[in-house]
Amino acid sequence: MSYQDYLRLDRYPTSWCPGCGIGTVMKTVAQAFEELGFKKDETTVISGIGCSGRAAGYFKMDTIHGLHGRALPLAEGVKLTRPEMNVVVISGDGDLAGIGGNHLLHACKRNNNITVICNNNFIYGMTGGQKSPTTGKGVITLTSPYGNSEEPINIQGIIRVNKRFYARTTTFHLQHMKKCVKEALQHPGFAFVDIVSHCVENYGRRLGFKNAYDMLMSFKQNYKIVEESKELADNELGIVR
Ligand SMILES: Cc1ncc(C[n+]2csc(CCOP(=O)(O)OP(=O)(O)O)c2C)c(N)n1
Ligand SMILES: [Mg+2]
Repeated sequence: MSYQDYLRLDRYPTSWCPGCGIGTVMKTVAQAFEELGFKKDETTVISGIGCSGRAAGYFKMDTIHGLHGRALPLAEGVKLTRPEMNVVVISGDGDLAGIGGNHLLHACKRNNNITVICNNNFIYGMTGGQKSPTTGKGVITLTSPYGNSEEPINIQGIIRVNKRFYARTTTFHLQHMKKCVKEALQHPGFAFVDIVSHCVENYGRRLGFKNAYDMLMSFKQNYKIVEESKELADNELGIVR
């Protein structure tokens, strides 16, 4: 069994732009499935809507590509009716923390054993690059041409105030990303992996990045891995449980 056996390679090339970070996230999740020996008929991937939401359809198993913002209630429904399943959500920052934000609060509260992988590209990528809940203050986007006037939402705070598993990693830190995903998949409760991901076409280019490589190098420069933490600072990567 190889990680590729978890993917519908016949559907390639993917619909994502060249240089997109979602493929890296998808490959890492497939590798984690393989390394943990997850059976395809006991595993499902569920997404909302967005570029990140397209991930579910590339997994070679029964998956659900749901409505915008509704990945979490779908996932909880599957888990409640089929408790033996490994239930994994892969979706975007807009889907999970914007339109789906209320579901995030209640999924945290209920603590069902599901794993949420957030491809956090700080933008509504699919619809052209509007600011999302995670867009930083001052950042120029399609809908904040003079710089975002608001502070970003604190996803770690939402997860941790409910005492749930939270990990932050990036698409540059590949081994760390896999470690976070594997630990989240093995965590017996609600687990959220916040993956800082590069979107060049609809985010980075407005900020002066020329290509995906430049964005990845900025992640290398701006983030550091910490071994243990009770609360990650904005530039820190790690697992808090
Ligand atoms: C109910 C509803 N509202 C709005 C939209 C339009 N829409 C599609 S994707 C999207 C945002 C996606 O952003 P995100 O979840 O961050 O995913 P990304 O494309 O960045 O990966 C929006 C607003 C929709 N499809 N359905
Ligand atoms: Mg997004």
